[in-house]
Amino acid sequence: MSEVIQELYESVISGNAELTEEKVQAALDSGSEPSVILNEGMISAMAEVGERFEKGEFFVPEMLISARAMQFGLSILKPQLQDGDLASEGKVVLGTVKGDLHDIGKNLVSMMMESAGFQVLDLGTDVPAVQFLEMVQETGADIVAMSALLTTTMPSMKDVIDALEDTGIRDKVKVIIGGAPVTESYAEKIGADGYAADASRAVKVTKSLLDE
Ligand code: B1M
Repeated sequence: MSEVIQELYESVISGNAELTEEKVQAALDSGSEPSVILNEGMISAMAEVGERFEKGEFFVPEMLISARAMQFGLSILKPQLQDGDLASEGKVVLGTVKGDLHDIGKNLVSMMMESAGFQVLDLGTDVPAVQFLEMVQETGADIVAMSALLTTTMPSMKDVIDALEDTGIRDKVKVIIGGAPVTESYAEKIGADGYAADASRAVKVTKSLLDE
């Protein structure tokens, strides 16, 4: 890991938002790849924050300030995360499911999808099934994209799929899910059309679902 990426990693863990912005800019200026800055400098730092939380070394406030630092860093990186080759048309209703407040991964998915040419209707966090449903009905969206970071909120994804089925519009949209505890087999189990392990794969899976 280069020195500037190491410093970025540490600034996210210590939750220093201003320093994180500076380090992202410094890493870009020194020619680091945006994907390296994102994965090695920031996503791995959040994984370390999670591990420290599990060990009882960090508590919720520490997780929050690290998340804030990551959001600041992402705002600098956002213009660099463009992927012109994937340009495509499609309307995506995106949200973190009911009961779940984690939004960093969901925001990354939003950024990557927007930069790939999708129109993203981001409902935010703690989104109940009825809100996904209403947005699909109002906008005629092609895709419902859901994020969950807690094992306890994963079943909310199934609630959305059930709501789409109950109102007879399940076959009008494709459903893609993701988030740290979510797996391909869980996606199959609840009847989602696609699963992606990270934001860039979410773009590819969404695109292939629309091409079907
Ligand atoms: Co929370 N939290 N948290 N937390 N938190 C986790 C998820 C946890 C694993 C930490 C741990 O114990 N190791 C644990 C969950 C355990 C479990 O259920 N298995 C946990 C817990 C327990 C909790 C609370 C219950 C703690 C408490 O209050 N006692 C509480 C719950 C609140 C709630 O949601 N109701 C809580 C609260 C919080 C904060 C609010 C403090 C904060 C979130 C702030 C925010 O998001 N604005 C927070 C944080 C920061 C984390 C960790 C440390 C980091 C999450 C993160 O942002 N990662 C997390 C530990 C960890 O994940 N290792 C943890 C970086 C992000 C880029 O990754 O979101 O996984 P991720 O997104 C990835 C992929 O998953 C994927 O793409 C991204 C990469 O490109 N992806 C998708 C995500 N969504 C996708 C959708 C797709 C496709 C791909 O298609 C639609």
